[in-house]
Amino acid sequence: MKKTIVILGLLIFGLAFSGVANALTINDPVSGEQKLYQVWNYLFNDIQTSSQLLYDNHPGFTQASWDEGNWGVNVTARYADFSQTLGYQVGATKTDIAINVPAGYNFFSAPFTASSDFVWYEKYSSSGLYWYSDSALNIDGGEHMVAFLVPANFVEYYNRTFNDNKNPEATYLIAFEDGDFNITTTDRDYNDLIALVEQPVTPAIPEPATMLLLGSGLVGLAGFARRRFKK
Ligand SMILES: [Ca+2]
Ligand SMILES: [Ca+2]
Repeated sequence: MKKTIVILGLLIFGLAFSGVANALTINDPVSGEQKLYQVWNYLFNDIQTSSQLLYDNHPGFTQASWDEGNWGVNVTARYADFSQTLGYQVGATKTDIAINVPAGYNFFSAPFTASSDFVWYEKYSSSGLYWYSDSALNIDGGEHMVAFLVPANFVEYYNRTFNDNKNPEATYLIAFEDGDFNITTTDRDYNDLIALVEQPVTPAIPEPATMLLLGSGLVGLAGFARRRFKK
């Protein structure tokens, strides 16, 4: 009986511990910079009060590799706290999208088409260090990018306010932390480079009903051709 209790206790402790390990901490340190939640509020007319709450209230996540169809991605750098470069990497090949985005609010829009699935990166101009959406590529193994799926009503507000009528299939706000997690002064404010990512609507695939109609049409045509041939 005692043994069972101990095992159960260990199991519960293990579950609690793994839960903690998955949580991402986003801070709002005192500084002149716009916090991540303030940039979110500005872009989408929301009323969040902290970046950690924003992460907890919306489905924030990190994604190792991003899906790229062959129809391109539109990305708009919206905020940087210091000069930063945004890009994507396929295999070992880096492509800069927005070079030396200056501090403050921006509207640097850059559509691109990658050759296959890719990872995002940002380069902090001062340190020259690259930070990737795939934590396995980061020198400290940490999560340096978080992505938020933007709700439809917020996308609608953004399009109306910033004349950006792309009507994408999905819109994400991606936010980078440019400090090395092995250095204790890293602030984890995830406002060092913030960009809006719009994934275009995928090309339409003919519906089964259309295919059936097209198929029966072809059969009909074949029948007509056969009759003509017989004559
Ligand atoms: Ca930071
Ligand atoms: Ca910062």
